[in-house]
Amino acid sequence: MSLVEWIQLPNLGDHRGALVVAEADKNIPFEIKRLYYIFGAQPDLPRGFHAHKELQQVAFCIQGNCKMLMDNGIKKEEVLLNQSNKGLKIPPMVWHEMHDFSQDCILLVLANEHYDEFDYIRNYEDFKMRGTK
Ligand code: T46
Repeated sequence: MSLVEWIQLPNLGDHRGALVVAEADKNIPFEIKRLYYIFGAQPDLPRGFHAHKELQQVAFCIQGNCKMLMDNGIKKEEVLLNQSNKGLKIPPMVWHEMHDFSQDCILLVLANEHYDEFDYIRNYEDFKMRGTK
C-alpha cells in the first residue's frame, strides 16, 4: 500500500459557494467517532511527532495550508495539504509531523475512535522497534 493516499470529497457547491460532504462508511472509509480541528498553529511550532497503534484518521486542510511528513519506518514522504476537499489518510503505524502552518490554516481531522492516549506512540525509537518486529 502506498504511504500517501488521498480522499477526494465531492464539492456540491454552486454560485452561492462551496459545499463539501464527508459521509462515514461512504467516502470516509470508517465510522466517524471523533472530529477535531487545529487552528492558530504557529509556522515555527511543528506538531504531531507520533504514530497511532490502531487509529485511522483523515486530515483536511479546510483553510490555508500546512505540510505533513509521513513516515512508515521505511519510507518518508512530505506532502502539502492545501485543498479543502482533499483529505490525507493517516493510517495506523505511520509517524506524522505537521509543520509550516499558514497563519489562516484550519486542519480538520476525522477519526474512527474516541481519544485514547494509550493508542499514541510518541517516542520515535519505540515506533521504529514496533514497526520492524
Ligand atoms: C494526530 C494529529 C494529526 C484530547 O484530549 N483529545 C483529542 O481528541 C485530541 C486530538 C487531543 N487531546 C489532547 C491531548 C493533548 O494533551 O490535546 C492535547 C494536544 O494533543 P497533541 O499534542 O496530540 O496534538 P497534535 O497536534 O500533536 O496531534 C493531533 C492529534 O492528537 C493526533 O491524534 O494524529 O493531530
